[in-house]
Amino acid sequence: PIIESKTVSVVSCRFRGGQGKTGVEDGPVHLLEAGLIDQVKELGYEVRFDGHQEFKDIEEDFPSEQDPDIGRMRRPRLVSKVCEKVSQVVEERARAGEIVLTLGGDHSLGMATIGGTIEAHPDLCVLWIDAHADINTPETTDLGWLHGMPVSFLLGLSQMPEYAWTKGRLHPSRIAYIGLRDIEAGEKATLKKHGIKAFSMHHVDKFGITKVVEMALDAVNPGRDRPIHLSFDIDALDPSIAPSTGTPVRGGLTFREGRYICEAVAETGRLVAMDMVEVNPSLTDPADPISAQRTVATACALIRSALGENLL
Ligand code: 6HN
Ligand code: MN
Ligand code: MN
Ligand code: MN
Repeated sequence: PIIESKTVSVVSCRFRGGQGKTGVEDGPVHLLEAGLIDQVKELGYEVRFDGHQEFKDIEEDFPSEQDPDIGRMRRPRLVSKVCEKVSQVVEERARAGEIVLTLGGDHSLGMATIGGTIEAHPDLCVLWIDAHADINTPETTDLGWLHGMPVSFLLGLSQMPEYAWTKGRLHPSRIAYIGLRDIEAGEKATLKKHGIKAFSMHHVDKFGITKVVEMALDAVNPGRDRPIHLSFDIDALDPSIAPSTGTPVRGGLTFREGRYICEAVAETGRLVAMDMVEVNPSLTDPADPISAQRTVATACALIRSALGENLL
């Protein structure tokens, strides 16, 4: 592989507390059942996987009745505790020089994974591939689910005692989005205010994916020397390709556009961490009997691309 590290560390997070739908905790199980680990080995990596992350203690400590809403935020303590734990695991593996591949679970995990990676790689930059900006704050959120807010914690825009462990270390100039098409007014204002590079599907149509990825990398990683964290929400892709996800939005990336983004990251040789989140095999399109298989296969293909498959 062209990537420096020879070890991919799989951090499986069967967590759904950052959103309201059952089934996203099964995403990792389905990805592993599809043979993800062998696929990664096939690319020439060592794979470290020592079982799913355990959240049972935390879930028992914070049943819903002991985790009342804070303002609009739902399950705030559960999400914080789980993410704090995942963050420590990711940090430890990133410090060991491994490429950390986190399987979600919902995208609230992004505050954990990037929060952990940036401790090991302080000059980190982030590509956030998503239909959504996930940058709501406890003030701007409508539904209150944490999977719509992780970026605000990473940037230090959201702070509260329950989230004291989040350090807000990511500078707004070090994150770029691709694939956006469902952004709330409050989120748009935040993106503008902090000058965050965001490429919507409009930009993908207008400039083409090659140019968009180049512009995104130029913004966050002009010398292509910074380590890259690729946070991939499967709902960035069009629902025809990745139907099994909790918040699908029409008009998304094609299969090739998704893979191209990952390949371009692989090409830099600077990938240090990747998240594959929001795969929910229980949400199926009745008109598409293989929705879940299609979604899982797509997620595996994206991961392989980011690890250098198809780069000669
Ligand atoms: N995701 N903007 C909406 C919210 O609830 O804040 C949707 C968030 C979706 C989050 O897909 O990771
Ligand atoms: Mn299942
Ligand atoms: Mn997301
Ligand atoms: Mn999303």
